[in-house]
Amino acid sequence: GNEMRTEQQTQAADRYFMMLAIEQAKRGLYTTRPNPAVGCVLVKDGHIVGQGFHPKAGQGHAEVYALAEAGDAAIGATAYVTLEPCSHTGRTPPCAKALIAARVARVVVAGLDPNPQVSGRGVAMLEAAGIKVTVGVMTEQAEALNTGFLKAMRTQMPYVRLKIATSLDGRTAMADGSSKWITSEDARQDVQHLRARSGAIITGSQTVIADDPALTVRSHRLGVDLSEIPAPKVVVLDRRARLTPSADAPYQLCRRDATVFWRTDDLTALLRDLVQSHQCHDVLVEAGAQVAGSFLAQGLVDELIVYQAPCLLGSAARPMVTYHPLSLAEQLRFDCVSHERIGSDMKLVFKPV
Ligand code: AOF
Ligand code: ZN
Repeated sequence: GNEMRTEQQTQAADRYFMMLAIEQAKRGLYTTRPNPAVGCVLVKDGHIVGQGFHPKAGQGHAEVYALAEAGDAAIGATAYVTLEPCSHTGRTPPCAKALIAARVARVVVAGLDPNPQVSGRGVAMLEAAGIKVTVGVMTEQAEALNTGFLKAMRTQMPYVRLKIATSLDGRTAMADGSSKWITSEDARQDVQHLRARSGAIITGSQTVIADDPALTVRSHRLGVDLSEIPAPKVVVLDRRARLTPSADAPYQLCRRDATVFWRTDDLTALLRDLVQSHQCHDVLVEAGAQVAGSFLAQGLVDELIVYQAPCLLGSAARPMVTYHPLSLAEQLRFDCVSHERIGSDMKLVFKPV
């Protein structure tokens, strides 16, 4: 009858409130590392009675903040969570138990938590307590917030973004190395978002020697207090041991305590180690043509991000990647997944096919 909500109406409401939960989750995007960014919205009779997000590892999970805000209004409510509620005791107690204790009637989750300590047990726990669970609402949008966490939990390898700033003709510097500044200030500010999401930034010894970049997170446009953002680890690829870290090293990067020097050729081993030993799930490569070429040729890049400035630097200028396919058949091909104008430049995002 008229009182009954149709299946379609329920699905539309589910998508709407999950979208709001995703908006909550975004607030923790730069600060939750190595934990995922998660949001939760509690809804009763069509009204939001509580919402929250996970702000930082060691602090409460999204569900905990939402339940605290709702109080008794959580009884009989529907909880929208962007990730399966946890079933384990980590730094904090299990959220599935908290939802059960609060007597919510239904839980809608965007996707399962691939963390081996959870992976379906959260949902099972809720269902065993008689709570209705729906899995798979706005999954793609929710998962986009946690590409690194999800990939690392599933494969023990990080999500690797390779960032390159180029001219229209794919050049990154003049033959003498001068490159300040090819892309606009706006594009360089945008890179701060990439850094702020990354557990580690990888660069090469050549880049350190030539540019000595600070590779720090600086932007005041990130929307969060900079002191809340865990500093990305900086890894310098230094196969030939050209750099010696010390207090009076000529390079600022080498003087930083958090800098790691990687002295072997094995990039796969490095990436695996970054996950296993350092919990770096999102990795950003900001280096020169040589390093970029190595990552690409070894198929280690998940996302190629090109900031392209509207200028031509000419055929004597430096190319963006050192890569030598022997025939057209060996070309590397990508899908363009987004394009956006930033300041005077184009930001192009590609995924390998
Ligand atoms: C949730 N809600 O908001 C988040 C979850 O050490 P802990 O206690 O913080 O647990 C971290 C794990 O919990 C993390 O690896 C992931 O599996 C899950 N994250 N779960 O129910 C949340 N952030
Ligand atoms: Zn939890």
